[in-house]
Amino acid sequence: MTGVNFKNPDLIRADFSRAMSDMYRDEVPLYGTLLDLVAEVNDSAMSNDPGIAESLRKTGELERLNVERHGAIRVGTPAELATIARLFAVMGMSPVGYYDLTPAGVPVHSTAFRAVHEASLQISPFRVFCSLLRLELIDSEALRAFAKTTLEKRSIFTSRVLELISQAEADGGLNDADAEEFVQQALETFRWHSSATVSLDEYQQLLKQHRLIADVVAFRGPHINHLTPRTLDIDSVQVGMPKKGITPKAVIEGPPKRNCPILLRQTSFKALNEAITFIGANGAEQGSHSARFGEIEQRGVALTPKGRALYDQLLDQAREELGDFPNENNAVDYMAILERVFVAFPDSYSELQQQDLAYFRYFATEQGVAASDKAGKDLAALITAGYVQIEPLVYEDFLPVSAAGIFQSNLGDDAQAHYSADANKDQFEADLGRKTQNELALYAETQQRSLQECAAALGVSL
Ligand code: OOG
Ligand code: NI
Repeated sequence: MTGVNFKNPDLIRADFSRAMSDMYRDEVPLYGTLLDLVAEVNDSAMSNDPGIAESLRKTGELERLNVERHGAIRVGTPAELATIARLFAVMGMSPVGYYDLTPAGVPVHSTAFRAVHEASLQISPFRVFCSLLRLELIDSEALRAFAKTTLEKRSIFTSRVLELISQAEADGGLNDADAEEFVQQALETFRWHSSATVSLDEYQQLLKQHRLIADVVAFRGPHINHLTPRTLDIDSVQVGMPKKGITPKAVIEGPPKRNCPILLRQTSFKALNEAITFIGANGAEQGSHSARFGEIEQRGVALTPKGRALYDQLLDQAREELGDFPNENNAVDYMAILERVFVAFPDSYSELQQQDLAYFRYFATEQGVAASDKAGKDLAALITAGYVQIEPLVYEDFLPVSAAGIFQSNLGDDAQAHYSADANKDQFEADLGRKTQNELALYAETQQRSLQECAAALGVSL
């Protein structure tokens, strides 16, 4: 069979992302409010600085800006994780990166499912941060056994989506009609359920162990817990949120405000408290659960290993100086420390490029194509001559320290559990049924492809 009649996985992902956003907007009206605010702020950021729009147009990001979002789910068993990986593969999403959250007191490890090629990312940058609960970290043996049997009883996928996944794997793709059905069926896995699979008492015991354990074990499926739009100006969104009746967390995670944004800055608002029906020996019992929250992010340039090492070092330094986790009481101090410490991080694209701190895409200029004195010039000379223009390559991934801050602010203060750092990438990949890709290698490849295209357009070798 040939692939001519198969729907492009990038388009399946685009459809799925849209369907998920519509479902979430129905389920969580505040998400719609947030989308409106982000759209307003993005419009004014672009009209205040036409250079931003121009640069986004050049890299193809302008079109993806409005569809850009990430979500997050938490699964309970290795088998669920492995099937999720197969489900995302149908939409052209691969696991990228490994994140150990145990140092933050969260008993999970995670990866991000996303497209890996720049052409695919441009069509749909939709990504999902996916965490696997680590039951082995529950210290009560009885509770661990209860969680395990409860999870083993559930099936988080519709039988039809399982068939369609197998069909896509066997045939190499899905036709338009099957792809459409796949999107609808896949959506079911991520839907919110207002009834639990356990009793209120069991739920409370799980909750006592860790709010996240209750969130995973007590429900029929891994409801999407947030969907995050991308803004061009997170500081304005943070200021604008209270005016729309949304209370953001005290501190924006990630680097401070800069001229040239790096990596990822994120802020969120607290999880909603939602009514839940629990099963009971004498009929249903009413209670509540909070899991779903809102988040926004601003993405900047991806850093090279050298740039990332500097980022990690400066972030550590700022936190050491603060002497505590950033929180409501020390937020102002923390932001001041962060800004001061990050002065050490060069803040112009040319310095970031020259010092090999960040990844870029390279474009031949018209002047460069027309020039007759290119031969023998190296990249730096071509840039200086105005023959090559650089554009920042956007960071597509997540940050473990930021993710920890997001988890913590949304799990509530009763969730400050302690686990010793316990990264176990090999086990995670065994459970996943495949290897995670190294994000730095992916950025380096994209940069290299752009250099080659640029060299070809100029007729030089780089
Ligand atoms: C995931 C939290 C991490 C991010 O943007 O860093 C995350 C979760 O709460 O399940 O989404
Ligand atoms: Ni998130």
